Amino acid sequence: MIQMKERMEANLSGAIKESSNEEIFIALLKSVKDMEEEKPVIKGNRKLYYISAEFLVGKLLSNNLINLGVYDEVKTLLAENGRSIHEIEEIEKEPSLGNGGLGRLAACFMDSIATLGLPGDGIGLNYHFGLFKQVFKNHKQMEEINPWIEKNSWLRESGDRFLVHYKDFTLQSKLYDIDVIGYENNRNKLHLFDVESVEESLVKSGIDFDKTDIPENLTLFLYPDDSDEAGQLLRIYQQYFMVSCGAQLILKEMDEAGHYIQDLDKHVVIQINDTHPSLIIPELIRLLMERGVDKERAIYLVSKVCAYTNHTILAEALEKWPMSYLEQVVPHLIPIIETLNERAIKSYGEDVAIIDKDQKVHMAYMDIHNGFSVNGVAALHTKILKETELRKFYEIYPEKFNNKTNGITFRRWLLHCNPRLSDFITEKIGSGWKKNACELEGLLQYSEDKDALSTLLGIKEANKKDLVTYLKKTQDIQISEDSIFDIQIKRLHEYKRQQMNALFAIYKYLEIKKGNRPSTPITILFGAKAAPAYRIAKDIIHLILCLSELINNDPEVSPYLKVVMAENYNVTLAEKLIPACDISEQISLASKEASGTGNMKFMLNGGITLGTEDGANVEIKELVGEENIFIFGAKSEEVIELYAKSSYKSKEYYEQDSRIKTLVDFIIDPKLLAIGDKELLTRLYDEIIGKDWFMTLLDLEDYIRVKEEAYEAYEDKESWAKMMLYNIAKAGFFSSDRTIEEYNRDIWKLNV
Ligand code: GPV
Repeated sequence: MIQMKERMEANLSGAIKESSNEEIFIALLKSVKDMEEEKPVIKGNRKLYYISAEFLVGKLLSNNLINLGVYDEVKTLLAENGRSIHEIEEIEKEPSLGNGGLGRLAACFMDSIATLGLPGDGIGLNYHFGLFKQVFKNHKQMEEINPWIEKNSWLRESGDRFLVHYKDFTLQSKLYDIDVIGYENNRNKLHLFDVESVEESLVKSGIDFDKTDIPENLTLFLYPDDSDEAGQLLRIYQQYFMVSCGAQLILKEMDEAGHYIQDLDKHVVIQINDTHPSLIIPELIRLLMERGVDKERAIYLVSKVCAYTNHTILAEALEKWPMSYLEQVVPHLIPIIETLNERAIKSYGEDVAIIDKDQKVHMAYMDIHNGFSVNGVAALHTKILKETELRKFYEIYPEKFNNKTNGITFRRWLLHCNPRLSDFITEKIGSGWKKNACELEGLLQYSEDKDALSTLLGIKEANKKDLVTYLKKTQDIQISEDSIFDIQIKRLHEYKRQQMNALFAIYKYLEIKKGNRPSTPITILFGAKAAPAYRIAKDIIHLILCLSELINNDPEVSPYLKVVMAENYNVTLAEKLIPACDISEQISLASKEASGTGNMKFMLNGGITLGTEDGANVEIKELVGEENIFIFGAKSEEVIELYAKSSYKSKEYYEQDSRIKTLVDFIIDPKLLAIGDKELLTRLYDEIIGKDWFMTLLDLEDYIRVKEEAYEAYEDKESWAKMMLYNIAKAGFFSSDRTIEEYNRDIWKLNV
C-alpha cells in the first residue's frame, strides 16, 4: 500500500513544513480521493437507494481518514512536520446540505451502510449554498449565504446526465458523486444532482433571490423559504428533479447490471426519507410504463420496491401538495396520482384517500398505500403512529408498520469528536466496540473504580477547556470551564421548547439576584437556527440573546450564571459542544419529538439527559435506569388527551401560579425592553400567555424542580462520574450500525 507520506509528496509542491494550511488541506483531499477511488465499489444482487432531500454530511476530511484507517498516520506525519491536523480540519468548509436531525440521520446511515458492507447509495441534490449561515445582529438572527463548493472539493463529476421534463421546459441534470467509505470497508456513493444552468449571482441580499426563475435557481438553496406560493412551487420543482433523476439512475443501473425491468423488485429497494422524495412513486410508475410495462404491473412493482420512513407527527410538517400546483409543474404525473387515489378509495374507502376534499395530495398516504413498509424512528413515535396519527392505515396494513429506532455513527460522534474518551474506552475494554458497539457495556466493570471514574472526570474537564478556548477564539464568547455546561443544541422550534429553558434562565437570574447562589456556577448554552420565515422561533432567539446580554453583563449574577447562544450552530460546532457537555437538554413536549438524535450523541459522550418522556429519551431511560437520567414533565398520553379535549389553557397556569407569572412577565421587563425589540418580545409574551401551543407552562414548574435536582447531583463528583460511565456504557444500542442492521433484516434484505 502506498504510504500517506508519498501521496502527500505527490500532491504537494513544497515540503509539509513550508506549505500553508490550505495547501496541506488540498493535498490531503486529493490523497484521500485517490485512496477512495482505489477501494472497490460494494456490489450485490440487490441494491438500496436511500433517497433524501437532505444529507447533512458535515466536514469529511477526518471522517474519511478515520474510515480509511489512516487518521493516526496522517496526524503523526503532520506532527513530525510541526503541523496540527486540527488546524488543517478548520480549512474545510462544512457542506450544510441538511436542516437538522433528518439530514444528519441520512449521513449517519450512509456511513453505517458502507461500514456493514451493504450495497446502498444515497440520492439527493447538490445545493450550492446549503442551509443559510446564521449571523446575529442587534440580538436577532440574520441569514447569509453559506457557500461550500470550492475548486477542490469532495464532489466528483459523474458522466451521467438525465433530462427532466416539466410542464413548460426541460432541464438537463449534471450529477456529482461523493464517495462514502465504510469504516475499514469498501465504497458506496452519495449521488447529488445539479443543473448546469444554475446561477449563483441570482442571490441579491442575504438569501433573497428570484423564486420564479427555476432553471437558474433550482439547486441554489436547501429548502428555500416556502411561506409563499412561489417558494412552494420551487420546492415541488426541486423534489421532482431529485426523484426523476433518481429513478432514471436506478433504471440505468438495472440495465447496466443486465437485469430485466420486470425483476425490479428483486434488485432494487428505495427508502423514502420522509415525504420529500415521495413523488418517486408516480415518477417510477410513469417511467416503467414508458418502457412498456403495463400500468397495473408498474404499480405492483413500485409498491414492492418503495419503503417509507416517517419522521414526525406534527401536522404542519406532513406534506400536502395542492393538485393545482402539481398540474402547473408536473402535469404528466397527475393521471398516475389519480389512479393511485381511485384504487385506494375503491379498496378502503374515502377515509384513506390520497387526494382530499380540498384537492390536496397527501404524500404520506400515497407512500403508505404504495409502499411495502412504513416505519417510525423511535418506539414511542411508532406507537403513536399506529395508535393515533395513522391508525386508519395501521388497521388496513398492520404488516407494513415497523419501528426502527434511530442511531448515530460512533465513528464521527465518538472516535472523531472525542479522541480522549475514545482512547480511554479502548484502554479499558479493547477496541472491539468500534465495530460492535454493545461491547461498551464492558465499561460497567469500572463503575466502582475510583481511578477510572476520576480519569473520566478529567476527560470531561479537558474537553470543556477545549470548548472554552474554541468559543473564545471563534466567537469571542467567554465562559468558565469550572461551570456546569448545560447545553441545548438543535433547530429552534416551539415544540423543542427552548423558550422553557429561557424561562429557567430568568428564574435562575432572579434567584441569584435574591442571593440564592448556586454552589457551582452554571453556563446555559444554546445553539439553534430558526427557519427564516418562522416568526416565533426568531422571537425566541431574540429573547435568549437579550437575556444573554443582560445576565452576562450583570456583575452580581454573571460569576454564577451565564447564558450563551453560539452563532451558526452546525455539525462542526456540534462536534465541539457535545464532548464538553454535562447536562443534555431534551425537553420537547412529550409526543412531539419523533426521536431526537442529539440526545444519543450526548449520552455517548457522557452528558446526562435532562428530558421529557419523548422520542428516544424513553429508550435512553429504559437503558440507563431512572437513577442515571433526569426525567420530568407530562407524559405523552396526558398530552395527547389535552389536545383531544382542547383543554390546555396556558393563561390559567400564568394566572394561578405566581412564580410562573413572574417569569413570563420578565419577558417584557423594562430591563429587557431596554436591550431588545419591544414588538418581538411582546409578541412572544402574548404568544406564551394566549396560546402556548406546546404547553411550556404545563411543564415549567416540574422542569425547574428537576433541573435543580440535576445541578445538585453534579455536586457529588464521584456519583456524577458513575452516571456518566453508565450512560456511555449503555449507549451501544444507539449505534446506527444497529439501526441499519435492523433496516436490512426487516426491510431491505440485501446480501441475504
Ligand atoms: I419531518 N426531523 C427533521 O429533522 N426534519 C424534518 O423535516 C422532519 C423530522 C427530525 C425529527 O424532528 C427528529 O425527532 C428525528 O430524530 C429526526 O428527524 C431523525 O429521524
